[in-house]
Amino acid sequence: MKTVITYGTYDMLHHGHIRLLERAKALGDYLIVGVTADDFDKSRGKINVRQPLEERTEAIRRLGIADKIIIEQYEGQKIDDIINYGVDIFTVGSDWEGYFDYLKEYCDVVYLPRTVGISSTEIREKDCMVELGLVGDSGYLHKIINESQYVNGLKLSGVCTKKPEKFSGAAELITDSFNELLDSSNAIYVHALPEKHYELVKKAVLAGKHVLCESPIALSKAQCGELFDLADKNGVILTDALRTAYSTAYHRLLLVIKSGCIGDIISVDSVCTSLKDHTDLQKKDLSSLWNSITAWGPTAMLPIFQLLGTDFVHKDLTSHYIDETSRFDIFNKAAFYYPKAVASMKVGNGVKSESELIISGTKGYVYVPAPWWKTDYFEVRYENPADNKRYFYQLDGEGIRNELATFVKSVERGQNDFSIGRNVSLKISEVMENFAADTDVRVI
Ligand code: C2G
Repeated sequence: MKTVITYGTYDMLHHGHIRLLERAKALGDYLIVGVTADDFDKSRGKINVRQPLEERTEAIRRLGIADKIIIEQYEGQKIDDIINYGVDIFTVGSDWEGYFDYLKEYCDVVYLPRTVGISSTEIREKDCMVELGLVGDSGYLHKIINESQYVNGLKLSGVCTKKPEKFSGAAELITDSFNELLDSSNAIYVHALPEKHYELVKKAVLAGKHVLCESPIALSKAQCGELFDLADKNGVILTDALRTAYSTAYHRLLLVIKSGCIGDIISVDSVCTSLKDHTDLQKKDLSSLWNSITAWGPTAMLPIFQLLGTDFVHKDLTSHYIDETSRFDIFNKAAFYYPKAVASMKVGNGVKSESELIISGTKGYVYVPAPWWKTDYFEVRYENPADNKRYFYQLDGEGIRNELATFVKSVERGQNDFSIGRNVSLKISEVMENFAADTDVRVI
């Protein structure tokens, strides 16, 4: 019996895949098909896969061509499989010509001509085109522009900005008219100053546009809740753009901790800081800048609220301003008190500290090194270092492309993504409201 093996993602199964499988089967008597696991695809940069593993595996099974279906989960697994299953021939499409020659040491390698004119990417692009308009003046938008090219089904419709000189050539439409941007888009990314978020998001939602908005979505809980309700009523997606939440490593971090590996969580200590030149800050029109609580507060609070919940019983906050008159905060330190846990947050936009994340538990703790919000690596540490575990998950583009790909999938499915629960977005807006209302803030 001649055993053949082949592998693929098989997203949105199409006749190019099927023809490959039929020819693979014809090479021998027994065909094994390896379907790539979701995390394995993400780790090799395939962030646009629409169907989960079970759907893709079921589609292959229903074809009735494969004699056995296995899951490809890690780099190098092909060698293990070829040895373990006594494979005679490895085959794959000619788009991989030469890439798998290293397998010739273990079995025959056959590259079959790829079927021209069809691909999962084309199908994804056809099924859903999000025409995303960007709003804001920050250089950060260039990261969004750059990362959008890696996301299937997404194209930039334009930029609405007061600083057109910063974005010349970045998109066909550069305008200072939000209405013009709305007319050219079916979705809006809001990175304007936090005090502008509410009015921009409301206008976009009422115009029937999907919205991805930098956190805080609004500067009060009531406004944030109103925007979510309006989005639901208008049948559009409203998502909190906290890119950390969409990184594989951060998501797995939450799962590992919630699995109980460090016992009960007693403390979460989250630090997010960046250094701005003070003289530069004093010279600049401060009203055009994000203060530390809005620039970093949402990110710092994300793991606190996702691990301990949003029902803290007390909060105290200490702030440091660039000067007494402006009350522009460049540093905040907060403590959130829960019935059986405590959390601390340090945020600085003009004060620098070690920007790490530490989650302390009754059996051990999790350490995420700085800059923890661009999570691709974390450690679970115990009393005996020999028991420590290390986790690494490839993160391309700081998590922005993952965030954009998740948004596009939400739009296509018409279902909100809850990587960030609405309760978290609402609580973040509430903290901003209290901060602005100056309740329980101590000034240093
Ligand atoms: N294929 C093809 N013709 C197409 C599209 C795909 O012959 N028009 C082939 C690919 O060459 C591959 C298989 O169908 O052999 C599955 O394609 P994908 O689902 O895109 O999988 P891919 O990312 O190519 O993964 O370890 C990775 C695998 O070896 C291949």
